[in-house]
Amino acid sequence: MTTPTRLDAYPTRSQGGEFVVRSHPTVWGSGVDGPFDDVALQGHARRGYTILEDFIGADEVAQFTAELCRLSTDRSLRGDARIVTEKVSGEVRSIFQVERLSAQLDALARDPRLLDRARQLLGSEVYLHQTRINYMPGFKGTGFYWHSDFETWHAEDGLPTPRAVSCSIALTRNYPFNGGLMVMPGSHEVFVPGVGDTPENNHTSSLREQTVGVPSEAAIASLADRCGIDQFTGQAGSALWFDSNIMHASANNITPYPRSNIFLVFNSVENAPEQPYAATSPRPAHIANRDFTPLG
Ligand code: 6CS
Ligand code: FE
Repeated sequence: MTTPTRLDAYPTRSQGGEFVVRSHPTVWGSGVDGPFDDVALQGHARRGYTILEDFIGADEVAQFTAELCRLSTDRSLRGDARIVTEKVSGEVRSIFQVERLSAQLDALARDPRLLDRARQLLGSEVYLHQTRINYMPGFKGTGFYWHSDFETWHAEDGLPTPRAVSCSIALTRNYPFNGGLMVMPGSHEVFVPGVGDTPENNHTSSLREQTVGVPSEAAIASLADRCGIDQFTGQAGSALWFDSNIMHASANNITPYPRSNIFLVFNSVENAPEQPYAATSPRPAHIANRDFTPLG
């Protein structure tokens, strides 16, 4: 008896080929369901992202920055799989599953300012698929090549649809020149298959430098011509809400000014991961949460 092949609306990597037009909504809720009004929701659906200035206060920025310093200097965490270091400098590049390492960041993920918006955008109860702090240190912070987060979360974590949204909160000033996140507005409407086959334990290298699952240069050029490139810049405390499938990247940071952001990834409880769509085994829980209990 052959195993029934599962429908894959977004074939990628060895299963993939041409661009696929997104067949799922970007915004699932409406203006009456939360803090975003209908105009804001229409803008988010069109661009694939929303920037909110002064999303958290200066006191919270100071509090979370202190947590960020504590976690990056905690010797007991060195060697922990949740700490990803820079390939060359060895400095901390990212720390994953921060809600388990910091009660304050756990509380932030449950704050109504975040939960109400995530539930509204995704039209359901939500849970954290992934959290991380990207440090992007001064002088030696390396960037992130063009990619769609959903391409990885579909291929390697098994998320069936792009019904997930990230909130990136700036803890330092995000300038155009210190590795600020670049996004292609509207690119979330197209699923770009990644190139290559997923090696075993790909995450042990991809979180330092992603080479598998990234789009071809031709695909990036075509999307950039069609969508243009915007950039998330802003004061510490501002937030970027961006759709899981928007094409984004950040350049290296050779300035003295770190670009440290918290990333909280909310997934709909209706979009819980199944088996990976283009990998032999799921990634570990600190990168792809397997506890789908709705956040409260
Ligand atoms: O593989 C991932 O889940 C991570 N990689 C990137 C480049 N962005 C999203 C996510 O943190
Ligand atoms: Fe990303």
